[in-house]
Amino acid sequence: MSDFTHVHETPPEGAAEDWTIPQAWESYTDVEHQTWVTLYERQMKILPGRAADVFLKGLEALDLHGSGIPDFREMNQKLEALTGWTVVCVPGLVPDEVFFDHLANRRFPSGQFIRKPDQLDYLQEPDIFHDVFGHVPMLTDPTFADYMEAYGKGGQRAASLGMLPNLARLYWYTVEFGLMETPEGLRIYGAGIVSSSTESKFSLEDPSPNRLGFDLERVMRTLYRIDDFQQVYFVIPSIEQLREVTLQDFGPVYENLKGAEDLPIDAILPSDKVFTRGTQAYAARGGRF
Ligand code: HBI
Ligand code: FE
Repeated sequence: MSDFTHVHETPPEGAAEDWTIPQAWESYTDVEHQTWVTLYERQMKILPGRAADVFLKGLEALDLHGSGIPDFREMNQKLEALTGWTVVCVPGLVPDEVFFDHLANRRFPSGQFIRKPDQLDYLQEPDIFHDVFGHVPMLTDPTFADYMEAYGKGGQRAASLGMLPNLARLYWYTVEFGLMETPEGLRIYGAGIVSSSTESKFSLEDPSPNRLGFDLERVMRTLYRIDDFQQVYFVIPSIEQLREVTLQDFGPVYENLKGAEDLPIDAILPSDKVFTRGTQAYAARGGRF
């Protein structure tokens, strides 16, 4: 998530220096657990055949079955044994440097709260369903786990170089809204998609959006929207490739980007590998579902 205005730059009451708060799992109400179950069951009807195997396997490995909001004490034992990652609770969006510091140390910050029953389809702030159901299964994959740590470290550096807007686009178009090429066809691995019943279908099946091959510099130049379905999705060949691309030194990449214009959200370049040339009909009719 990105481009939100952070009102607080110091941790709120009750939060630690690093902005973490206790999950207080015992304090979730029956209604809140039921919201998790509803969202979980809805996604599990949609995701087989759409989500990447690595995501579905991660869900299983963590035992994130649909019986209620996961207790992080149990989930973290399994996750830490697999890749050394843990999940910590935060009150909501945290400042960039706090976010990157957690990632760089293999801690994924998750919202503690869950959306209200009348917000099942859309909310802008990341809640525990988006953060845990959407993000944490991918962290069971050792290659993706390395990528996320590298991103956290890269964030600290990008911030000091004034390149954060560019790096945030990498996160957006991979971790949040990424697609993957597989022998069976395109599959979803981005957390913003797998946690959304509508975008799970839209991202793969709607004729509107462009679907283009992932290219690091290209992605870092591409604008994005935070308030509606994406107009472009980028397709990685494999997680291994994504990791390799991001383990290189971004210094020269940033040098190139300084002379380059930002690209409109619906641009298709001659150099793009085009999986789908979208009609953009959804955006043209005003969007928002
Ligand atoms: N905080 N809790 C939380 N979750 C995010 O995804 C997040 C954040 N703070 C900053 C941030 N994302 C982004 O601005 C960075 O990816 C650039
Ligand atoms: Fe997210």
